[in-house]
Amino acid sequence: MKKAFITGISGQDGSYLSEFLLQKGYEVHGMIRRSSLETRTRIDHLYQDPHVSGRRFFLYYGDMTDSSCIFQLLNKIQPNEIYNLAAQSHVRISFENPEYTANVDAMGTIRLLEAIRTLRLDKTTKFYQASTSELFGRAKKMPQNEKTPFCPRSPYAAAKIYSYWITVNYREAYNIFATNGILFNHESPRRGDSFVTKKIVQNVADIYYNKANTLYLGNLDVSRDWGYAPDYVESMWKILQYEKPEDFVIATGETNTVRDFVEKAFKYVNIEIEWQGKGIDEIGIDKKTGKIIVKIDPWYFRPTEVDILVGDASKAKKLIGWEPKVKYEELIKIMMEDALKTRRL
Ligand code: NAP
Ligand code: G4F
Repeated sequence: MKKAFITGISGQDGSYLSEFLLQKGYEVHGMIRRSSLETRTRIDHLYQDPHVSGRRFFLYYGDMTDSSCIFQLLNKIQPNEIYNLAAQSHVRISFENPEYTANVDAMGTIRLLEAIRTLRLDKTTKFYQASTSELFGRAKKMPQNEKTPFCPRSPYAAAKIYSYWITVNYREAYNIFATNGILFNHESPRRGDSFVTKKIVQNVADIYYNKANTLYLGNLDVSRDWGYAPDYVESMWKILQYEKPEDFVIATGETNTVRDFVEKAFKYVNIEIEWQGKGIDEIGIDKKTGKIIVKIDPWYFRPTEVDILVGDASKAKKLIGWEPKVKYEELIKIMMEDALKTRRL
């Protein structure tokens, strides 16, 4: 039975990846952080009591900032595959907490790679690094592929670029099967509440149920290549099954603005938006009732923004046979259906 070790197992991707690997027959080991409330809702359904025999899902307390615990865990588990998904993953918040973001998102990766190297797991353990389309930042080329130069635009992206290159370096220097998945934005009902897609669908549902009046947003004109998280975790596994360690862009190839996402989410509940005004004074009005339902809050602007991202995943299609199944409009439907169900209560 293959053993996988997942950092960030309690996050959006960690939870879907755990389900995927358990279904493939893996033993799944994951690192969680201690917190005063035991709120691990994304993986509660996978939890198995330690006293049950034959279990295949194991959780351990640890932190990406604590190298001794990372060494001890890898020594104990001796995994065949490591998926490094743990991160302070919010770009806006990385401007508030740049040093912490670097400690987790950059230094955390070298802690794992050094553990692989010094524990001599290099022959037996494959390593996946959760790299990101944020590396492309202010990209000069559309769409972005594995050869597009990086131009990071946030402390988050700067930390992730270190992790990208140290992964490449450990592959070249020590022959470790170390790979990067350069994933474009991927969303789902399990997305964190403060990311823009989840925030939009939850607020649209609340406005529809008369539980809220206004959705406050930042920049409406940025574009993202939004895919569906369960499709994307499959690519992580496929990257590690490929005959040699390489880096892959994973994306849908379609880009849409935040404004378009807002319009389509409201349309799902038969609300048509009319935009009026410009810049921070722009408002979105419910055409039928005349009520203001969208406003701009400059707090959500970023000191430096990534205006547009769109990925070219043709290498992944050709070499590992990966293609997205869920496209943009269906993604909105999945997320709206979930928000309408969960926010009704
Ligand atoms: P997420 O939902 O924010 O999950 C992040 C995970 O990292 C959570 O389990 C979190 O634990 C854990 N974590 C944070 N700080 C930690 C620390 N100091 N020590 C140990 N664990 C820590 O992120 P996601 O959307 O699943 O993304 C997974 C990975 O892919 C991240 O590295 C992200 O940067 C990257 N990525 C995401 C996307 C995307 O669109 N989703 C695209 C490209 C790359 P808690 O539950 O305790 O907070
Ligand atoms: O949903 P977002 O916060 O995601 P962002 O910044 O693209 O980052 C996500 O995707 C990356 C992959 O490219 C991951 F690496 C990263 O970990 C994370 O998962 O924001 C998307 C866009 C931004 O341009 C932002 O300025 O939406 C814009 N936006 C407009 N109003 C907003 C808001 N973003 C948020 N979070 N909240 C708003 O109110």
